[in-house]
Amino acid sequence: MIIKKADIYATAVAPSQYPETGLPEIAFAGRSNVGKSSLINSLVNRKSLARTSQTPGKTRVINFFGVNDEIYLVDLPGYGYAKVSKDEKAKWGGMIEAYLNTREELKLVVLLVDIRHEPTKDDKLMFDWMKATGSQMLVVATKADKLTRNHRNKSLVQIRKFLQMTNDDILIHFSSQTKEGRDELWEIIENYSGK
Ligand SMILES: Nc1nc2c(ncn2[C@@H]2O[C@H](COP(=O)(O)OP(=O)(O)OP(=O)(O)O)[C@@H](O)[C@H]2O)c(=O)[nH]1
Ligand SMILES: [Mg+2]
Repeated sequence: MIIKKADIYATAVAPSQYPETGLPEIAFAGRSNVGKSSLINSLVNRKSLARTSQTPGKTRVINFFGVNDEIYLVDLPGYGYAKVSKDEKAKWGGMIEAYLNTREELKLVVLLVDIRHEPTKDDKLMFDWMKATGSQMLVVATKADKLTRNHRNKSLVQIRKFLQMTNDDILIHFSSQTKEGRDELWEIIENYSGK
């Protein structure tokens, strides 16, 4: 995808605030701090379109980023961040669920997991839930630059095993620092969005 234009199009905390575009959307889900916002910035070649932070819990709303007036990349709040209150967790959970459950424009969910760690229980829940709902989904292992090639491959095998992925399930690695995986991810996104 040649990025001609990328900007924030809408911000929402409830379905009534979702934009009426009718254009395909790709959503990015994963635990807090896994690198969702950084990955979106890499995809659109911008340093800080989506706000990132070393402190987990940065993205607390649903952000819709428009690319070339063709497609929307949707940054979801992270889950599993221990330091937020129970109420807030429930609120974010509800926000994520409402979006994933109801959004007709949604063509593909990209589930991010950290390549350095075993997926969390929340990751597994999310993966199983999306499988059960029949969502089109792909798993991306983030922060690949933090591991050597050898470790990386071992890690990918572990992630597949832990999430009980089948041969048909796609898992790719990605680094927002080196941009490794970017072209492959765009290719998949374009396929699913019919672009
Ligand atoms: N080395 C390295 N660091 C990364 C990479 N991706 C993200 N980070 C760092 O990880 C931290 C969290 O990144 P974010 O993109 O804000 O994570 P997020 O998933 O959007 O987090 P929430 O908004 O809290 O859900 C930041 O300090 C990033 O610089 C990567 O590919 N490599
Ligand atoms: Mg974020």
